[in-house]
Amino acid sequence: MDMVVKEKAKSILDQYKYKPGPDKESTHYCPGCGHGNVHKMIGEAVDELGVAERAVLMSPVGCSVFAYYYFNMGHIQVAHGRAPAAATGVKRSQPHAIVMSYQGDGDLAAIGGNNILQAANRGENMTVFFINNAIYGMTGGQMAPTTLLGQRTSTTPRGRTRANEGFPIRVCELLASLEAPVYLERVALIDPKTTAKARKAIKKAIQMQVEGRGFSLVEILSPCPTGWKLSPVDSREWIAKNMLPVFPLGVYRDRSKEELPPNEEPKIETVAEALGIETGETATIRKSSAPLPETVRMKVAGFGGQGILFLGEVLAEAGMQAGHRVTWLPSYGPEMRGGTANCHVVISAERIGSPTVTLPNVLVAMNRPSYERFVDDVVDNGMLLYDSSLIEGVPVPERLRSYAIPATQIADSIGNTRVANVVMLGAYLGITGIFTREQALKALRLHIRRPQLLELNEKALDAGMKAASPKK
Ligand SMILES: Cc1ncc(C[n+]2csc(CCOP(=O)(O)OP(=O)(O)O)c2C)c(N)n1
Repeated sequence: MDMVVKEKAKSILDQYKYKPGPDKESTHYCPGCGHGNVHKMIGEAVDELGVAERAVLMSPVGCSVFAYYYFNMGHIQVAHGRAPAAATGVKRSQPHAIVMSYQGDGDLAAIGGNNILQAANRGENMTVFFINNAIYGMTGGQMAPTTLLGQRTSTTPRGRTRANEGFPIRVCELLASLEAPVYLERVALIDPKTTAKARKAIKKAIQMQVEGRGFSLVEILSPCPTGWKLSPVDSREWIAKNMLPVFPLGVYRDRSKEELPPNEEPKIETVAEALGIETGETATIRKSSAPLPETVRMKVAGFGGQGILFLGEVLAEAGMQAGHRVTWLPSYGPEMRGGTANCHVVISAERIGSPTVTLPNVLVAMNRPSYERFVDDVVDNGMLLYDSSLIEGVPVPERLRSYAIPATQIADSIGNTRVANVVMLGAYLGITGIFTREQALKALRLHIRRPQLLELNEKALDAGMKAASPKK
């Protein structure tokens, strides 16, 4: 007699060793919650398809925020509603990865509504599991976009009304109005039959990605006994009775049998291409041509209109021209001209994990408020470059390597205050030499739209290099 052995999926951890506290056996989910069922089905499908080694699950903000305690696969915990964007980044940079976003109805259809719409519309080759429990479970049962008319929640204590809160949003139907998605199905966790269908759909949605077909989403009507104030058994009946009429089960799109579309890889432009500049050279990454003793984590700060974001961009571009790896992340304040502006630049010999710089080892401060705001964040022995024409009489910490550059004054003397930022670029180059003058000039050429300004900028660069002399 054949024996069927059922064992826990390898893609689900045997013991939840990352979970805090002594209990490493049970999950944090309430009794009767659907999240555990869906986790199990995802784990089994990943095992069966043999993709555990390259699977990356994006867990959301919501009850399943701790999904990483349970899965034995790659994992990224993302900001509320942003799983489709993060998944896009992972998939495009690592096309071999099997990327799954796992999202509640608050996460996917409220705060992340546009994220999912755009990812679906772009036809990202990813798999989305959408857990529709008609409520914000984690925060105590507020109304979600999928809350039913008449349903009582903590924010609709007399029941949702069409006049006040509008109609429930049907995500499968909405996405089915788009061209790109290849597989959309709504399933439910009601009884063994519907659960078996859910299991099949979950596997199929991952399979579609493995085959490179494009965007798939499975919506799972899932019980929330705590949020609904019902027993686990009654919750399943509640889905059948109340949710099914509003959210009919079924397949809303299935292109699993169609011939695969021709491979249209998204084209990644160089800056020059994006700006339509003819350089005659390609911006491919070469081997580093200039020394880089340590990863540069830089914050460039000043006021709007000083060309702070531009300076950051050109620094990053020059670093790239020198063959380093770089990131540039602008930080936009609510104001434009006259307000504060800052950006983060990382220049590294290694791959860069995060473009965010919270504890810089280089601060370029172009005005006093920025100096005061960021100087204490600079790590010990970090480098401080400040525009001493605008920042006077400030206490300069002994623990930093400080360079006072009268950038605005120098810029003035060569004919235009506005090139103070490029004077600072020259000063940084003069002090560190982590890229060459030619590389800085090329970066400027790539980022300056009006060629007639190039000469002035070259002058500013040279003046900055000359001015770079250590204060102490
Ligand atoms: C930016 C942001 N806004 C709001 C919150 C508060 N918050 C945490 S979970 C949640 C709703 C989760 O509901 P849902 O996505 O339906 O998942 P469930 O908890 O039901 O599984 C909200 C609004 C947050 N953490 N971050």
